[in-house]
Amino acid sequence: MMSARSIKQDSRPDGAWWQTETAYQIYPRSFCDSNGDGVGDIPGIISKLDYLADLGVGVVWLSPINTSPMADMGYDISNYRDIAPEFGTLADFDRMIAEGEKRGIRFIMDLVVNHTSDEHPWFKEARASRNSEYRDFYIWRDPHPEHGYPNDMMGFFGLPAWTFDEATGQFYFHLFDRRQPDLNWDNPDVRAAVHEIMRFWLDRGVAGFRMDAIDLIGKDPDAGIGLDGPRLHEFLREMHDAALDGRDTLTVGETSSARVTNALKFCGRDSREMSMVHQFEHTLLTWDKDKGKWKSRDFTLVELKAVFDRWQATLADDGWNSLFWSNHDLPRAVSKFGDDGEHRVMSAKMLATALHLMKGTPFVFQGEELGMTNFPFTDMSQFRDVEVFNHHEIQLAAGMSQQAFFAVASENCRDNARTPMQWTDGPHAGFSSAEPWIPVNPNYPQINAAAQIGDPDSVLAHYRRLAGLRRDLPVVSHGRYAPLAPEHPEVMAYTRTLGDERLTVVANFTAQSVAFDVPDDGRVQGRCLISNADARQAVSGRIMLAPFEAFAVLGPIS
Ligand code: ISL
Ligand code: CA
Repeated sequence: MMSARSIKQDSRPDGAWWQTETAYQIYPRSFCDSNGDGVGDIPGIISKLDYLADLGVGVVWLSPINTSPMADMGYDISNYRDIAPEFGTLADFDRMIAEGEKRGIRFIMDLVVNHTSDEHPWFKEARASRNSEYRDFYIWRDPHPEHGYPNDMMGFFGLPAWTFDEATGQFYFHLFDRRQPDLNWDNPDVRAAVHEIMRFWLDRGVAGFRMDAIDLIGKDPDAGIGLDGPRLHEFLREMHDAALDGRDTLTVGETSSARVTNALKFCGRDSREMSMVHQFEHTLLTWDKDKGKWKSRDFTLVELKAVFDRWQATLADDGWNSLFWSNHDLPRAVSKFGDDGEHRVMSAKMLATALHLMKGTPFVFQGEELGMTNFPFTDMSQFRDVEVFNHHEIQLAAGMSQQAFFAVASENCRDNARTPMQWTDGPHAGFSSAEPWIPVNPNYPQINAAAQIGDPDSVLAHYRRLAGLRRDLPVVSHGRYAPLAPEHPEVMAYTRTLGDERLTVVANFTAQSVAFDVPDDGRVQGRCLISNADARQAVSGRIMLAPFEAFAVLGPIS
């Protein structure tokens, strides 16, 4: 039973409910700690549902909450049908779903099934003997007679993708940490077990899944193929038909391999796979092609706009975009794409305006709505992420200096996103009554939710307005997107049109005042829907934009 508000939205003929909603990602470990152990938990989430409802959030993506030894902070699951004790119990979970429903908030879970934890009973059984009935749930290969490793495949955390298991004399395959053995998706019993897990949570009231690293499941390790493997789409369709068909779900694939050339295979109307993908082309622009996040790359606004433009164009009439600047694996949006110093508030609002008025479902990562920033790391002891530790060894062995590694890790590492949510200016930012598992950003006395709730000029209020526009205005949810001045080096501008209405969005991505000559097809006179500076009613001719100014004007097409 959904709330009255949620039901009302389904009035749009082609309208899936998630097309008018703003999604919010919670990283449970860092969101709100209810019992003073320094770790966020489900009762903490429940205590903040009013905050989320007030923000206008319609769906929450929960990073993993299942039982886990936390080698990769929950992305290593040892029991798919229970909750990690530090996060709570199944009863807490049920209460969270019910309390969400009262407020029109649905939940989607993280489905982490490319791999399990090495402490999952399946893996424990599998490694006990070559004859174990679970041996074939994982991928085992004999040592290569000359090289040892079965082949030279590397995983994403910088390690060889194979680890030797002394007891049974074979290597097992893992695309992430060695404590995250990959499931053998070629085994139909593995796939059936995953489908059952999905139905278990859907029956318990979740509205769908964010599917972790899902473009890896069709892998062919012997051919050296991880991403976008030969059986990927076959397995996704099978999963859809077995677990999702006939249910009104939101499913989002985390697909770092998605490009406009294959996007519709995942999320096209007739794909029978998933609702949308998280694609990473805009975030990959910020890293070096070879060294990845361990070397930042200077990118231009023209390149960035080109990414958005081609995704908007490709999914204009079929499929659906997801829109995000940040998540638990990425640095803070305002630090990466804006200015986290002098222009923090303006640039945070600018980034939100530019992204949320595109066509698609926006995903806000916790704290982004406050303009939270990267952490000012001063010491290696402040890092918590296994990825940092693995790469520390690897990059230094490859010749990087300690200083250079520290600098780039500070800028790009995943811990930037994982510092505690800043609720108040009180002890531990109001996240916990005890020392949190990871240090709080020292800027919490200035940047916190309590300071912004009730302030109409806050970043928080700006996000709330954007979520409201998406719910209220069909031109925001469904209008046709067209880029304006794609070659302009400093300004992102586009229109959205529906019927005889035009919405023009203009955003200055720089810390300078900029002149913008409005192309004729962007001219509009009407009402200002949102702005981080003075309201404008007309967009035409040459306009002068303040540093990081962004606004949107809606009017009739003239
Ligand atoms: O493929 C990549 C780069 O080309 C990676 O970005 C990869 O897709 C990504 O790291 C997968 O992330 C997800 O799965 C990981 C987990 O550590 C991350 O937190 C999660 O978001 C393993 O479960
Ligand atoms: Ca706790």
